[in-house]
Amino acid sequence: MNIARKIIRAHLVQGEMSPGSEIGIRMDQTLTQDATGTMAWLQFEALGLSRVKTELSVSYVDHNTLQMGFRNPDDHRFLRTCAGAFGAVYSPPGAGICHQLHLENFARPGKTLIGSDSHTPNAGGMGCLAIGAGGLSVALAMAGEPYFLPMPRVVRVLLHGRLSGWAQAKDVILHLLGLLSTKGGVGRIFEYAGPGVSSLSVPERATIANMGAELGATASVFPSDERTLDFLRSMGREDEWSELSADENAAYDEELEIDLSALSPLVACPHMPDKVVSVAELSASLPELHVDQVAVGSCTNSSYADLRLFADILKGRRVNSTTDCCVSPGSRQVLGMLAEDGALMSLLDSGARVLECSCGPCIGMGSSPVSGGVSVRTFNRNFEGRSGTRDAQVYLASPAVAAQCALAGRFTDPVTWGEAPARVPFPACIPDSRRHFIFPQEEGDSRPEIVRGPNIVALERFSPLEDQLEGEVVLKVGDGITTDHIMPAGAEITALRSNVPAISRYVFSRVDADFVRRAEEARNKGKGGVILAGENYGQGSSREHAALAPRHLGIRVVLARSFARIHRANLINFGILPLTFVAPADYEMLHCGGILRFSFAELFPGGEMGIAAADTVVRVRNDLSSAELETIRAGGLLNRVRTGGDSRH
Ligand code: MIC
Ligand code: SF4
Repeated sequence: MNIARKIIRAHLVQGEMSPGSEIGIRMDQTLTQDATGTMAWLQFEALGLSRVKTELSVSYVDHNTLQMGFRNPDDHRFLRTCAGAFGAVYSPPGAGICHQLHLENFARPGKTLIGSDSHTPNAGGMGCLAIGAGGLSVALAMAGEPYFLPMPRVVRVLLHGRLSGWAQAKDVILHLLGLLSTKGGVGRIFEYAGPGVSSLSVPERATIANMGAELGATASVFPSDERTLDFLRSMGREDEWSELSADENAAYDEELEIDLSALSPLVACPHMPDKVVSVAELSASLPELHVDQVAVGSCTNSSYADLRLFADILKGRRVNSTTDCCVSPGSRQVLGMLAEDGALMSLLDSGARVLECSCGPCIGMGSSPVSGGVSVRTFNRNFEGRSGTRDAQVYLASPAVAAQCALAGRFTDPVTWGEAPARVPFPACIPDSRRHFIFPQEEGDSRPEIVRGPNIVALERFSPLEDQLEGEVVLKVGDGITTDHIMPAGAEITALRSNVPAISRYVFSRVDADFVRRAEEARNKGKGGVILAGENYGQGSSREHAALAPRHLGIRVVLARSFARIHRANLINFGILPLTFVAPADYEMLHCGGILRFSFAELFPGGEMGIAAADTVVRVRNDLSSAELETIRAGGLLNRVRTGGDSRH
């Protein structure tokens, strides 16, 4: 058996482990973050339980820490008091980025983890089966419900050799993205194996597992070995180690090989993480491209080793005077280590700006690039507009590449960089950061009160699916629409995550400023809103607001060529029907403003049906399980669970 199947088998409560068939697995741990967490905790509260039923649930505040006005700090207070009331650990703003903190403090080999953030698979670097999901799925896991998903195919990624020269862990995952594309991992778990694994530290493995999310993968998982023990020991958690490896001759559904020694620095070009070229090529083809900004950090590349390497390259030198350079450490512990070993001074002396330990620029919380600017980021997503500057060109690269760009103000050929700095081991003495968490009181102690500000708006109840629906196409979009297109982030909009009526004003605002008006007009005429889309609709974030806010505006159906995993589940959770075309060319025949007539009595799991358009009938298909269809008929998962249905989604 391979590692993924071993962990699933140990947590399986329903179904059989044959690829594609529905399984339910018990979740040991959950994580939420502030931007998705307010909704997740409101949903948990609506389930009526007095305490979380997991081994561990952590509520992190890391996405929006700007506190511009009362909304955002009120959200933090709500989350702190919810954690206290329901028995979760609370990680306050400033402590660090959820995935880095979880790796340092809580992730354990062999455990299952579900998080309301798409980069939750970061903990796969520790040998966890860690999955990203919408907030409602996480709320149900906190209530002790199993998580249901189609059994993924397990891909063995066989690593040979070791990284050398300027190649870093980021280049491993960029290489895979270039090879497989942002759809290449859908329905799959990537399990890393082979002699090259032992050359990678846990934070390096986490970088690779983290960006498996960009492949569309369900999870990525590494073995737990001596290197895992080393990392846990340095975190003072060696007693939490256990060995985890695949059996000899374990079977896999698919296989890939990578020679680590052959990798060189890579970069993903605007505006997709899979538009990968080598830095050497890019520097030759665009030698004059001025790099206006370098941003280092994010859950992908904000470990001590990453930032120390960045600081070592900058040491004694000056960042290019027309390049803005900012660094956000992954945790207070990372920042503490950099302060103790002098690397922080190297950063400050070089002219780099040191930001708070949080997601920061990655989700457009400040540090946006200049108009039309080029920004080189060690992050994981370069979707159009995500940086906060609509026409910025964002490139994704490793900390080593970012450092060279910061110094030169442009991409240069790695052969000109000289010898790569030696890898730095973990310092012997690591600052204790666990005391910054607020741990919950024992069960039975008096329950703290939950405090809500005026921006925390009660959940809306959605109506069940009617048998007949007259729909109106209110938007037609192309391929690769991300959740950042549907529900943009940034400081102003993210502050409204706990207020669905207010945040819904921004749905598709960066794509089509008239969308909200059209959707509301259709809703007010008693029509169900329909969105037409191309391939991989909803890729990217787990934010359920990209489903919840459209549902608030009356969207009832999304008809696409294909869907991204988490977003598809979020649509179903809020009663929006995801349909695909039987003949993909029919997409061309339908237009914004068109009327579509649905007869949902004909809908059955995995079936086809016809929808009547103006002068034709379009055949559509669903890939819903019977439980998912029940959820949609009930008007969403919360309705279904509240009326006694199970939590399958
Ligand atoms: C992201 O990277 O897009 C986010 C912000 O972390 C999201 C979650 C969110 O929108 O709150 C994610 O990846 O799930
Ligand atoms: Fe935060 Fe960016 Fe990671 Fe999302 S991808 S969790 S915004 S650091």
